[in-house]
Parts: sequence; structure tokens; C-alpha cells
Amino acid sequence: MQKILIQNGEIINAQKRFKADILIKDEKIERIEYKMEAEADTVINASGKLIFPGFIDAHTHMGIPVRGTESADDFDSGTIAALHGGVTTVMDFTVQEKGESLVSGLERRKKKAAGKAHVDYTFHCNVTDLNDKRLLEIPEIIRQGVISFKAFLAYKEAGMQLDDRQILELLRSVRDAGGTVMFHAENGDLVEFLTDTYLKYQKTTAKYHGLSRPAEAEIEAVTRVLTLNRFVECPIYFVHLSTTEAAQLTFMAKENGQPVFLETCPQYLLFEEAVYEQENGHRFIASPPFRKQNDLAYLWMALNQGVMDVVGTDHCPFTIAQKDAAGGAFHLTPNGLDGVETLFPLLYSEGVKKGRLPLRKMVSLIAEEPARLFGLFPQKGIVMQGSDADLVIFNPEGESTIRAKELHSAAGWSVYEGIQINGEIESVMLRGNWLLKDGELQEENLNKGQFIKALI
Ligand code: DUC
Ligand code: ZN
Ligand code: ZN
Repeated sequence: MQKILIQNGEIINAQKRFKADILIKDEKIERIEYKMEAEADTVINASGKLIFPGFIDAHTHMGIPVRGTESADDFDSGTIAALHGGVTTVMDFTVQEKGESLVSGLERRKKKAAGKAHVDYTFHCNVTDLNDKRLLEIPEIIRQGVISFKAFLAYKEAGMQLDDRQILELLRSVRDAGGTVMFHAENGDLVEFLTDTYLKYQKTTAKYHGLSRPAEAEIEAVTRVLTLNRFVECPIYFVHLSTTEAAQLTFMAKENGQPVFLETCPQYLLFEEAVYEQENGHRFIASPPFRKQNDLAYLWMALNQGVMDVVGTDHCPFTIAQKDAAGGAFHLTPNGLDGVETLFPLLYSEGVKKGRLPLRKMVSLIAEEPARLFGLFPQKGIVMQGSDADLVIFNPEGESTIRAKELHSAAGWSVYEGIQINGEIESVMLRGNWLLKDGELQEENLNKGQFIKALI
């Protein structure tokens, strides 16, 4: 493979920023040095540019079944979107059918991504049908390079919800095997009860999506998991936290020494519940729903102060036709939004540029920390000698506006339409191959995404 030398850029890692040249060979960063003397086949001048480690979206759902339909992006369109947003690794989820083994679910998911993905990928293992046989498979899944297991405290109607005994068993088995349990934390019985109550009175508009999934559903679920886990002490990770109280509770548990890690998503930092009362509010349906202004402010503060560990997107978009198919009825509209392409642009523009998030903290949230928590560090998540040459070259000058017609999701629209963005991603490299070069997609390097094994 050819040697590439990138000169004069400023490297932004989570721990430090510095000016240095980067020499790339055989998919790896061979050397980093200030004003390097080196032979190279190609020399790139990155003067005035910021160089980030390839970003990691720790939470995507490419082509999954939701409420009778399938999320619009598969691993092809979804990772084309990812690379345009500087995301060079996506962490997606397996789908376990009723009665299916975890190993079989992982195999099927791997087949869906193989040869289609344009960025690297890993999986978290969904555990939706749990019994003793499934528990015995956990060490084998970890041997196969998948070290995180996801439990749902909601989605009873879809047969995905685990009860408390199952959660305890899962926590113990995963702890013993060296993994992490992730939680979708909403009290599914409360959600089901409130949903049925609203439906009884024909209350089906999008507003009732929020009302049927109140803050208390998240707070109770988080409290329960933290309580149960006191008896096990398995590393746990809450996905898409949306409320002040849940973030505070998890942070207190962290301070008390529980191995607990927290994620939120851009949609919970940017949208309020009032969105559901706008025209076509049902198109913004995602679970958990959006909250109140004070929650948004708290979540930004939590990012800034290190209360949150990761920002993932929960990328799970649907076309307008899919979103509208149930005539706006909240309980039938597929839940999920686009996100993977706008993860970095939104955090940079809404966070860093608005003084709500330090630049290196942003890199921690969407590169180093997800790599560390999910067993990819230092292969991924940092610009360092010996790491994979996954790089984002970013020009901080200029401004633009998010336009769905310029995005790459197959959904064809975006909840982020019209938001102002600072700077521009110029080039993106995956293991030494340019995916995007000076804004141009490099067709010859597509379909090279690989399954990356995570290590405990
Ligand atoms: N929430 C969503 O909005 N979509 C997919 C899955 C989830 O938990
Ligand atoms: Zn979820
Ligand atoms: Zn999700």
C-alpha cells in the first residue's frame, strides 16, 4: 500500500491537541511527528485544518423491523450517510427473533452488513428472548468479538421486554464473561397502560406519544436497573437518556462506584416535547420522546461536565411515507429518526461553537470513549501511532445549512432540516483509504467496511 503523509494539520484527540504530521502505511498510522522528514507517495497539506480520529456512532439501527415496517437505511445507504458525516465506525445491534439463539442472530446480522458497509462496524447483541440456554451463549458471543448486550425494559408488545429476574440473570452472566449490559430504560408496563388509556378515549395524536412515555417511565427504569445492579456490579450503559433526573441518578451511582456509563443523543439536546404539537409532529416520533427545556439545558451541562460518556444517534430513520402511513396515530407510527450523518456537525455547531461543549470533550464523546467502552481502543477512537488510519480532515471556516436533499440517508428528509452548521468536512479516511477526498466520494474505496472484533 502507498504511503500517505498529511502535513501541517492540527490533531484533536480527546486528551490533547497538537500540530503534527501523520504518516500512513498499510491501513495504520505509522508515525506522528512535528515537521516530519519522510518519504511518501502522496503528500497532503492540511494547513489550517483540524484532524480528528474517525468518529464512532455507538448507536445505529440499519434496516431493522419496527412496527410492521423496516428502518429506511440499510448498511449501504446508512454507511454512505455515516462517512459523509465523518463517522468511520458504526456500532449497530443484532436482532434476535423469538426462539432464536444469540449466535444465530449475530450471524444473520453480520451477513446483512458484509460487503455492503462502507465504514467499519461492530454490533451490540440484543437480548430480547432470554432463557438459560441463551445465558450460556454469552461467553461465545464475546469470543466472537461482541462484548455488549442490550436489554429492553420496554416494547412488551413487540415481545422484547425482559422482567427483573431476567435482567438480574443477564447482568450476572455478562459480568462473569467480562461484558457490558446496555439498557433501553423505559418502564414498558407504564407505557403500555398509558397508551391503552389514551387509545380508549381516541387520543391518538403525536402529543400522546410524549404523554404515554413520561419522564417517570425513564426514571423508574433507571432506578430499578441501578438498584438491581447493586447486587451484581456488572458494567452497565444506559442508551439515549433524555431526562434530568435519570442523568442525575446515574451520575450519583457512578460517583458511588457503580460501573455505569451514560449516552444521550442529539435529538434530546435539540428538540422539546412541543415539537409533537406542530403540524406533522408525528414525524418526530422517537422513543424515548423529547422532553422539556430544562432537560435540554441539563443534558448540555452534563456533556460539558463529564456526566455523560457518549453521544450516539439511535439512527433509525423512516421515509415520510412510512412515518405518515398510520395517519399520524402515535402508537402505530414507526419510532426513530435520522442522525448518523449529522452527529458531528450538530455537536460541533450547536455544542462547540455555541460554547456548550469543549472541542476535545466532543472528541471524547464521539470517538475515544465509545472506543474504550466497547473494546475498540486504541485501534479506533484516537489519532495515534499504531492505530487504524481513520481520519477526518475538517475545515473550520465557513457556514452552511442542513438540507435533507444534500444528506445521504434513504429516508429522504431530516428532522435537522434548516439548522446552521459551521465548517466543512473535507476528507475522510478509513484504514488508509480515502472515502471522501476534498468533498468527493471515492467510489473505488466503497464497500470496504469490516467487522471489527471488540476485546474485553
Ligand atoms: N427508539 C427509537 O426511536 N427507534 C428505534 C429504537 C428505539 O429504541
Ligand atoms: Zn432504545
Ligand atoms: Zn436504539
